[in-house]
Amino acid sequence: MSLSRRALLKAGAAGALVGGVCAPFVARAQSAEFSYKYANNLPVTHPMNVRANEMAEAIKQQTNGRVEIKIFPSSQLGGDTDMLSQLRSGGVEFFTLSPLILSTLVPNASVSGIGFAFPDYDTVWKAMDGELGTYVRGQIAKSGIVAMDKIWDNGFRQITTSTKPIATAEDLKGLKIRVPVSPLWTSMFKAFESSPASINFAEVYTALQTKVVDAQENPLAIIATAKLYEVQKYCSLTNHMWDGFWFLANRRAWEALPADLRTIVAKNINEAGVKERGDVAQLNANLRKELTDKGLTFNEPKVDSFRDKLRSAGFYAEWKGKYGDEAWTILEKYAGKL
Ligand code: X2X
Repeated sequence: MSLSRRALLKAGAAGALVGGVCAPFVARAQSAEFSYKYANNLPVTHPMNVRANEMAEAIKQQTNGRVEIKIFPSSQLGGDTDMLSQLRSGGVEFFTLSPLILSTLVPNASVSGIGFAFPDYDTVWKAMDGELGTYVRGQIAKSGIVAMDKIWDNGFRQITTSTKPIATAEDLKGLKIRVPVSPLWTSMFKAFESSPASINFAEVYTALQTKVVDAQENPLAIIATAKLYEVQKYCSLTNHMWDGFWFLANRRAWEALPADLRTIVAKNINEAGVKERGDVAQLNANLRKELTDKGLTFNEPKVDSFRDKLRSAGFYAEWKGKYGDEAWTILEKYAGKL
């Protein structure tokens, strides 16, 4: 045992005797070599945080305590736009973010969120674990941020309102709907002739409660865990787009990890992501009854009028032009002709 370690232990024992006074010193002496923060916008009960907690524990074990990941859920450290800045500056080392919000920094990252592109999860994972994911991670890398290989699931998004069910595209006209902060989301709901308001998730519950907006759109797992059903009446199963969460790292912090630790951390994050996908898919498939019991009225609109509206508004043509042929060709390889 080294001298300093013995001294620390002694100090620790003294700390235990005199109680709280020495406690901060003891805590510091035992802290990990790499103590990293992971911020996200979801409630602790969402599978993303449940799996992240398990993952952090596994990483601590497998690195013999050298790497500690502290989780800050529920936008505790700020809204998404703010957390993205913190990730870039190194204020937080890890952050999970929708590809669409990430597009405020990496424009082509949002290509996976084009309306009605993916018919089912099978196609989503083929694309995101295949060429489309590789393409987007390449784009992200150019911006100085590292994206882990496996994107986590948010889910297929559904529209909730406090006013009326959405049965056809016509019902979206003039609707005051909250969308996340992202040009693609705003563009899509403008194409529907709604009146979209960009609001970070941290403020969504209050915005619905105070009727700043009448509607929002999110997967059922979020509608349930963030208790949005308390402030909404109708849920229309539009499945209008799939959304995920890239698990992002600040590049300097990532590269500061020795290679062996980096391998352990990446492996655990990716494995947790794959488990989270399973949890979310199951929740999204099974929550309808639970949310009905909590007072939401469901309907299942046909997709045709929504798709037609996006096409006739020039939505697909516009975004194809913005992304360019390379990205669009890869998207269509999985999604089919849009
Ligand atoms: O902000 C949202 O609606 C959420 C939680 O789904 C995202 O992070 C995109």
